[in-house]
Amino acid sequence: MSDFLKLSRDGDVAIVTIDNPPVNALSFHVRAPLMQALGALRDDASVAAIVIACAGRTFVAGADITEFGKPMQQPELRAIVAVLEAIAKPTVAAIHGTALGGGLELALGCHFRVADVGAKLGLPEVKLGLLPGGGGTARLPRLVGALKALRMIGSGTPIGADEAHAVGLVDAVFAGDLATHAVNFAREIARKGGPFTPVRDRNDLLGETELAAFDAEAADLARKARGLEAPVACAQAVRNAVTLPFDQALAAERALFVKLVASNQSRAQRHLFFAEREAAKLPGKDVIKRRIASVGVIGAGTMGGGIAMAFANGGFPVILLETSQEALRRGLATIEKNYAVSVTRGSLSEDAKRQRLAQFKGSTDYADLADCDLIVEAAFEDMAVKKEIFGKLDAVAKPGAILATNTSYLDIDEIAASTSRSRDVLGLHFFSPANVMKLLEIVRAEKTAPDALVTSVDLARRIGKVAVVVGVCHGFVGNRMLAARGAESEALLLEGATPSQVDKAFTDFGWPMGPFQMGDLAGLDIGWRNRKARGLTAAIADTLCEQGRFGQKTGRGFYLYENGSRTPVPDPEVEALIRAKAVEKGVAQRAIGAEEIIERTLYPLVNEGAKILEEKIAARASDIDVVWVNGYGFPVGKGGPMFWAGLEGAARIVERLEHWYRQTGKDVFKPAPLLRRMAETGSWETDATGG
Ligand code: T1G
Repeated sequence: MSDFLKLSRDGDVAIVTIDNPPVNALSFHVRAPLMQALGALRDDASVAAIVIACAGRTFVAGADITEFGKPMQQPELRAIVAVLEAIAKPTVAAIHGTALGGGLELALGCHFRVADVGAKLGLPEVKLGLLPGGGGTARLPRLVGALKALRMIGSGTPIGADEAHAVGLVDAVFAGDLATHAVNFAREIARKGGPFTPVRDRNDLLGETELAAFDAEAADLARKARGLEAPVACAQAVRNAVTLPFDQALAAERALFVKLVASNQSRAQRHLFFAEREAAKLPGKDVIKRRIASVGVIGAGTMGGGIAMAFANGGFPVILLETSQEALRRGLATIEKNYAVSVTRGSLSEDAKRQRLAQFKGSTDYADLADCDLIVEAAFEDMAVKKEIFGKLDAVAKPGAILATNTSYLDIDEIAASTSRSRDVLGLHFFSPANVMKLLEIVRAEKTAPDALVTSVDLARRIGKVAVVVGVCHGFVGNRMLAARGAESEALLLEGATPSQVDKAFTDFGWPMGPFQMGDLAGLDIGWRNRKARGLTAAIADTLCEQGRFGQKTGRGFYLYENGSRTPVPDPEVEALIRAKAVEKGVAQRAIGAEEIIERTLYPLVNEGAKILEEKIAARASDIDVVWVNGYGFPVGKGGPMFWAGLEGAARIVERLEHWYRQTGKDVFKPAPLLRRMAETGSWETDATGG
């Protein structure tokens, strides 16, 4: 048959085994032999039943995403499923690992699906800016009902085998040798005899659809989509399954898919899918990872506690070290409260909470860290404090332990120099809340050993983080670019834009919230402390802090938060303060539109990213996109700042930056040479060889 598809027989049961590592994607070189095999088996009278299975670690994990954006070679998945579904003899999909996207759609073309107890099944296309394009939106509702299908397809979240069995997506769940179970299942089904109803002809569940409830959930999905088209299309396609005849629903799905696959939003989200995986690739394949089995965290404050939780959640025992029993008690109490909230919300079981809390051991004695394989310092953001801590670690940590700092800004080379083991020192910059935010900036100091880096990248994956390796500079990649994005914040206010207008320009762009609302959420006092430490001022933000207006935590910041509400309410007092400051500074106020706000905030963001690439602080432009989408909420439908620059047009960005540079003389507007190069070449590659 083919290197990617094997045929075998177990008596009168034929087994089709797809073998296309690493995830059995339905690439063209799988689809062609698969179509041939199904036709042959359909017509082979000696075959009583057909099992479709996969070799390797998983059932088909989807269409081959690398094929999108190119002419699709025939046969397409849809045609294969149609042939499969028309086969009269019983067909059984044997699912292990993850049956995702086109993989689950292939399985939906079978009469039956059996799954390994550890299998997961889902239609995650929405995360790629797509919708299931192989009939999933028309078939899944026929097995699990329209509402469950809407939730699965609209979220893209897979379900486990037991849940799949409970909702009718799979017909049996097996532990152990799935292939044998599947063949026996198929033989038994064939022995009992048909008719075998294809999924497309199962309409009972659709008749029970409460369209009002469905439409209410679809409306909620659209609201949360924040301008993304795919979730809305998913809901429409599932609704079509209920209201249209099957073939019309299928045609409507196809039309929606063709539109989405060509959209910038889907191109952006597919870019991010591969960008996240590229970011985890480091030079030096043969580097051996260090063994990390136990973790120490220094500091049980907001960051330290969150970091400790991130490792405990990943199954690591954690020693949490503080300077006093009282500080330790407070930190552990906060951790326990956080887990309790998750239990209340239903996202964590009581048992899991107990298991995670059992991972923690508190201490105030550095000697207790002696056996840790990794120690993460999350103490006060002060160089002297960090140097003292690393000096102590140098004395107690075992040889080969990785010593990491969670600093957001400070020079890690300087911290490393305070130890005798610079090779073991690097940055693990988590984002608050550290147990929630996906991004982990792994900061490569000058002398960090390659194996320490490789170990840290693998560790990020083990605790469910998205890792990006960055270089040492003030603020590394994310925070350095954040400073550029915010450089004009005060000027925009003084010149006449209200905090609400600036924030609305951001949320209209697709951000979850704008910079002023974000400042109120994080606490304006944090920026205030940083500015004072660096001798900087911000007339409006400093004044708000001097008035004790730190944001949500004090009920007032740039906005009002009435009675503990988290909803920002514009505050006339703040707007009066801004006008007074403008008068004081002789700044004429005027109406400022959203386009100007974006030009004076997001164009400098892109420009700083170009400088970061020139300085090799980030290895790839796509790494910067991964940082901003996973650490700061850059809209996935725009692919991150550097991908978006391509959509926006780098030449336009250069032209507008030059305009604002002439107006303000500020460096954030001086176009970086690489940005100019990008405008000419369309590429972010930093050297002529494009290496
Ligand atoms: N196509 C092409 N390459 C893929 C791929 C795919 N669908 N899935 C994974 N890879 C590559 C990946 O880039 C990496 O490559 C390697 O496989 C290992 O992946 C018509 C339109 C299955 C849960 O969205 O979620 O079907 O870096 O590092 O962590 O309706 O891969 O080694 O060179 O992620 O063990 C829908 C996407 C597609 C699932 C495994 N399916 N994949 O995770 O390994 S659209 C998806 C995943 C579709 C139809 C529609 C995960 C995984 P490299 P990995 P992992």
